[in-house]
Amino acid sequence: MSAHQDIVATLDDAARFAHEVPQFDTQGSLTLNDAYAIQSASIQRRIGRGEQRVGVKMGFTSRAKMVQMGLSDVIWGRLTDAMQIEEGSDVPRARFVHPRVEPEIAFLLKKPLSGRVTGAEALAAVEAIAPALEVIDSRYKDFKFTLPEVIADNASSSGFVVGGWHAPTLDFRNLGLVMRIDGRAVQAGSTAALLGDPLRSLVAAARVSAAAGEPLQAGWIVLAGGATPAEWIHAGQHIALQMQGLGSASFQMV
Ligand code: OOG
Ligand code: MG
Repeated sequence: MSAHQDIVATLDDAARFAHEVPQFDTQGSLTLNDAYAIQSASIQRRIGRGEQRVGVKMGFTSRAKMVQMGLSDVIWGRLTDAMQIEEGSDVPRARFVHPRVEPEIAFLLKKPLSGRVTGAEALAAVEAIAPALEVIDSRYKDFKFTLPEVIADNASSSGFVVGGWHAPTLDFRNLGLVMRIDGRAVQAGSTAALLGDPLRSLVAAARVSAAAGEPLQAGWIVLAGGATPAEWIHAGQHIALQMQGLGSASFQMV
């Protein structure tokens, strides 16, 4: 692992100071285990600076995202409190390298959820669901990367906005959604794009988190993944997600 300390520092600094870095593994010599170890170590640096772990994000859980990025394995990343953007707030463009936004659904857990669980067990651990926008911001030049590289870069996670929480009594398997930039609809889709049922993304999150020795905790947030391709965003734009039955989530880039 120590051989990768320089990569850990490079990626963490790039995220912290919002500058791009070259790809470091175009030959594909990094294993997925190495990549997750780098991710873990870079999050440890954040924790060391006082950030707190608040959950997990899932990636490439929709065909739309797999096709857009040219990768087809489900990945995951770690969320900290510093990544959360207050609903409706102003977000400085300067915080990012080359941000994109995508529509997601978020789960808030009321119980720990660990290992191989059924959909029913996962649902029983959900306190609430909400529409969410994820701001992804790959630290790699031109937003281009291999699978191990994006995993090492914490699955491009950079920011996320969660709208109002709702009890999970509503059937959320196929909720229509529209993402708007400055009022113009730029992406439309459904929560069904997420593995056929977003709950499957939560089931996967429980499995991979436990395997990493960090089981999902009560109070954590799980982002189920982008339901449509992501859109580039720029200073001055207002970004909003409307989700059937669950209201909206939005922010303003300044
Ligand atoms: C990787 C992150 C993928 C999602 O929701 O599928 C992701 C990327 O697209 O840069 O967050
Ligand atoms: Mg995402």
